[in-house]
Amino acid sequence: MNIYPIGGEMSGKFIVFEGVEGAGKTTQIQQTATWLQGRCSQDRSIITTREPGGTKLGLKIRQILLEESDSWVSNRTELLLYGADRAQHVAAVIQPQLDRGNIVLCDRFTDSTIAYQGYGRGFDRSEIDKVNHLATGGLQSDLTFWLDLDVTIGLQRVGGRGKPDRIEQASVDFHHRVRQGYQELATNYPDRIVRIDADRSEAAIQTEIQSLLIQAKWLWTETTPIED
Ligand code: Z5A
Repeated sequence: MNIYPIGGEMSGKFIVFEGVEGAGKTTQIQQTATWLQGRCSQDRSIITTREPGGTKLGLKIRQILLEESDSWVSNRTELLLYGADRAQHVAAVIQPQLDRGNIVLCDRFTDSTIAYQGYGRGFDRSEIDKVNHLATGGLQSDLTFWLDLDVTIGLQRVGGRGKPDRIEQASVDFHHRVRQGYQELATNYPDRIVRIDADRSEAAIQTEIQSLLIQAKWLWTETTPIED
C-alpha cells in the first residue's frame, strides 16, 4: 500500500481496476495515482492497493494462493482464502481510508472472484455473492475500469516473469472463461463497470482513463481543478 499524504474532508471514493493477467492494471493504477495526486493535492490522499495481499495478513494469504504453486489448494479453499484476504483488506485498509475521505485505487476486488472463481472455476454465483458480501459488508466500487485484453496477449506479456503461479498455470480455456465473465459483468452493471480496450499503448489507455475520471463529477469538489 502506498500513501500520498494530502489530507482533506470529503466522502472517500473507491476505484477498482480489473482484467485478465497482464492487462496492464498495475501500470495504469500507478499512472492514475500520480495524475490524481497532482490534481487533488489540496484535498485528498490517493491510496493504491491490491488483492490479494493488500495487508500484512493478506500477504501471507497471497503466498499460499499464488507463490506456493506446487501445493494443492481445493477450489472451495481458494474461494474462501480470497474472501478472507478481502475481509481483512476492507476492514484494515479500504474502509478506513474511505472514511477519511481518501481516494482508494485498488488492483482487483469482488469482480475478480466472480470472474475467476465463478466463471473460471465454476462456482455458483450465489455462493460467490455470499462470500463477497461477508467479506465486504456490501461495499462496492464507485467505478471499475475493466482493462479488456485478449488472454493470449496478456499471458504473453507476463510470460517472462519466471515460474507461473497457480492461476497462471490454469488452462487457456479457464482464462477465456474469466474474460467472458468480465464481459458479462460489464454488460450487467454498465453504471459501475467501464470497458477499456487494453490492446493499445499505455499512454492511450491512460489518456482514456483520465478523460473518464475528468467527466466523473462525483469525484471532484468545487475547489478541485477539473480542466486540463
Ligand atoms: N484472483 C482470483 O482468482 N480471485 C480473486 O478474487 C482475486 C484474484 C482478487 C493475482 O495475481 C491472481 O489472483 C490473478 C487473479 C487471481 N491471477 N491471474 N491470472 P497477481 O496480482 O500476481 O497478478 P494480476 O493481478 O493478474 O496482475 P499482473 O499479472 O501483474 O498484470 P497487470 O497488473 O494487469 O499488468 P502490468 O503488471 O501492469 O503489466 C504486465 C506487463 O505488461 C508488464 O511487463 C508491463 O510493462 C506490460 N504492459 C502493461 N501495459 C502494456 C501495454 N499497454 N502494452 C504493452 N505492454 C504493456
